Amino acid sequence: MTTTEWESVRTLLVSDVHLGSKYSQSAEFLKFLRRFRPDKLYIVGDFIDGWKFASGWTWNQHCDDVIEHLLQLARRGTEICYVPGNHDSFLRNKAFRTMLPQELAGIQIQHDFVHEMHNGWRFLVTHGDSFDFFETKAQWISKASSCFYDACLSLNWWLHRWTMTEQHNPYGVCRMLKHRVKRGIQFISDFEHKLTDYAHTRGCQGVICGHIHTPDIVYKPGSLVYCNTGDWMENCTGLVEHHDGEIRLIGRYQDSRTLRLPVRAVESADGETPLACELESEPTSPTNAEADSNQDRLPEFAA
Ligand SMILES: [Mn+2]
Repeated sequence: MTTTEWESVRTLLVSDVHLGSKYSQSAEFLKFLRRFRPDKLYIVGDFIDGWKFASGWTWNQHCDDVIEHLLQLARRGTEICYVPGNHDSFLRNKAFRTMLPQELAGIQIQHDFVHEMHNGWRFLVTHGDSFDFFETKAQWISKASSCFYDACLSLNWWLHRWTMTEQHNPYGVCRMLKHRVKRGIQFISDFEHKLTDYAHTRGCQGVICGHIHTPDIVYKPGSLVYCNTGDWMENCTGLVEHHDGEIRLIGRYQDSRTLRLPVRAVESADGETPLACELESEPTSPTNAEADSNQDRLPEFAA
């Protein structure tokens, strides 16, 4: 691939690739990665699906190519920051990290990072599972729902094989189902608000997370910016910060959404964030239209 095919961007953020799960769309993820040359890359958790180590581990050539591409990016100067999630929580273990191969030594691994955008806005980057009621207080529900989720993805894949073309998301029906389920438990799990509240205590004006496989950019005047990078099982989305500070949520199967935040001057005494910003979406797809018409973009079962 020639350099002209790459787009140089300031930051690229991706999460929930779930390499090792047979439902990971690793080939699509690789295509997405190859589109960009970021100064900084954040892997926001659940990159590797360690829950599949015991059974169902599926590792193909695309997975190898993804790892090789990441190492290549690192060699070319991309700074890589890795936030472990609940499916790759083994990386939270310091002793385990010391056993990693030398090639991975340059990758910074932390529970969270504070990322300062080009325009001065500070975003807390964390996976999000520690703010998920089911993950922290009732992990058995989380694990059970993960099995249900796999069954749903499998059924969806077969449906897709019979009825759809390559342009359609093989896991689109599953995504629709999840949108229904999430409404039922939105009062139980107030993931989004917990995350933004916590980011505020860390002196940030926004949060970027993954975990719930629901890509989104939410900004309401007076509150913090919430960005969810989505996943590479169902939605195939990633978040990009361009060199001019524009933030874009880019999807393989859906329209992109853009957030333009103003340059952040010196913080006011009360710590309030400036109100003037622009959130633009192209509400042509059902997903975006649905997202725009609801304020219930809260998590469904743990992913
Ligand atoms: Mn997760």
